[in-house]
Amino acid sequence: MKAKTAVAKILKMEGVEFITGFPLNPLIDPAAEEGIRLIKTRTERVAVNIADGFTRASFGQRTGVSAMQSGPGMENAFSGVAQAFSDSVPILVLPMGQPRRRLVPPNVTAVQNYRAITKWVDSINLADRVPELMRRAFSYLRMGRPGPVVLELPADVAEEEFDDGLFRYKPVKAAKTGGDPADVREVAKALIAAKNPIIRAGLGVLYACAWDELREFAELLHIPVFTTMCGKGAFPENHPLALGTGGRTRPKMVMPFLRKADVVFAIGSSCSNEPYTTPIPDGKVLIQSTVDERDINKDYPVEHVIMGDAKLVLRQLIEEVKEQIGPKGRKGNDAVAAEIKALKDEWLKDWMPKLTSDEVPINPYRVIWDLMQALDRKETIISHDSGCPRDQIVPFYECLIPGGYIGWGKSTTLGASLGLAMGAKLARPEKTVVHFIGDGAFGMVGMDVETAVREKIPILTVLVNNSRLGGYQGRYPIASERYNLDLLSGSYAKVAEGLGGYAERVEQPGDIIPAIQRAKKSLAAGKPALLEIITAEELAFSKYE
Ligand SMILES: Cc1ncc(C[n+]2csc(CCOP(=O)(O)OP(=O)(O)O)c2C)c(N)n1
Ligand SMILES: [Mg+2]
Repeated sequence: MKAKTAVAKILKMEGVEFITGFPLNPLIDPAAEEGIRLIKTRTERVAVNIADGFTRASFGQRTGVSAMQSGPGMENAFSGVAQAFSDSVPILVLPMGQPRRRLVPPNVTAVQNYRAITKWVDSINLADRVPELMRRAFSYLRMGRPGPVVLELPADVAEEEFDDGLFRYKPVKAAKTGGDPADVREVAKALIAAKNPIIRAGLGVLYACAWDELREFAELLHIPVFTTMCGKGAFPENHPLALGTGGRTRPKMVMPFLRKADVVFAIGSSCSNEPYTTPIPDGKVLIQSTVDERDINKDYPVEHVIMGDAKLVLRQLIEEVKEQIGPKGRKGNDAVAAEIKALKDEWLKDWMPKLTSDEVPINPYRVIWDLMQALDRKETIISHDSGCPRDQIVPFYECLIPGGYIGWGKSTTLGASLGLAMGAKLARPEKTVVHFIGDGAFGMVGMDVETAVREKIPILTVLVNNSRLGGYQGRYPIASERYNLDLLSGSYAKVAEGLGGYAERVEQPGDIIPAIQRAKKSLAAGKPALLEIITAEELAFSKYE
């Protein structure tokens, strides 16, 4: 059997549904022979973003796979893999490699260059090692801290034969671990004794499919919950205990509760202190539960730790709390919920003029508000792009279902949302999948609308066109004035139409909802849609320090 055939057979055995990429790669025909769908994108990083979105929308349970050419193909995939690494997304990337004799400079190899942005990277150096290396790859993808795995297939090894008798492979079964019962007892005690506890829920809750347990636990002790941007959706944002998403921007409810908290319980969260997650103020007792010891005592000192899968740990905590204070927990105390509601009403009142603004050019907050009215949020998956669109939508889009929002961006590569949305649609074709993107971001990946059209992946692109890099003028006022460095131009509805999508340009606020309705009809007919909404630059953000 040839090495490339063995890899394709293993992908099939592991349940891989499709491979994204831009030709060439030795796996293309062997995979097609196995009945694995091949999806060609216009650039490799979008291919990787699709794999990422597919995996995120499957809560890490299904593996997105991407394959590309050696040299430029593998180099072009870099930002997609970096993105998956920063957000801990378990995707498999299989670049073709240079032939073994040429795995030397000046040729760029994956093993040397992807080391810092992968959970594991290796090269298949001998054909008969395919089963061993693929077994390792899937083990790392399915267990422990999620992250991208890169396995390079050198062009000559791909064609090398090995004895069929050596092809022995069994799909990898994932295993997980719960918390140490002594740690669980200690943490339950600390949370019961806390005066003003707060929960910070991260992406780990979504990967563990632990949203029911999170809700039960929060209700049991009446603890308010905020999620990280990546964890958005782990807790229903219309729940009386929901504070919303603590990103760089956040609803008015997050900070007052976080400031007065004596104990912060971070579940399924790396507790990274980075610009897109609300920082934990000094002086809190921090309890952290994660699957990776490298998260502990990283950016914040941690008082109590429970290592383990979020679902198993939360189930243990629920049982332990019931054991310590009785099966009813702290039900009946409505003070916290009342305080959240008062702040939320105040917050929405503060923002209603922008959310329902009739200004022309349109205010981007009006677009977000109208999207919420026009979409059935229980049947929608939405994602943002970086820049102002992210900071505007993260606090205001009230996510009602787990997986209803793909929040991303510890690395914030402009344009990633297009591929993420396509991947999410592939994972969950029954959902309406939308991404909210600026004109600058669209410029980086827009040609891949053609991929969505050709591959019949009907997503809705909501492009807020303010003809500039929002907020950048103030960062380089001299260059902006002399060389217009902050400005952009373009008619993106025409681009999308030219690429075969349904497209409309919207200039009046009253036209937003009807345009969304028409776009949804196009999606139902299998055709991607793009709404180019001409907006003002809006630099007011929901921050509330
Ligand atoms: C690949 C990449 N390069 C640079 C940046 C830095 N960056 C973040 S937002 C932004 C401007 C985005 O403009 P646009 O997409 O038009 O959105 P707007 O803020 O104008 O709504 C830039 C340059 C980035 N995130 N990614
Ligand atoms: Mg812009």
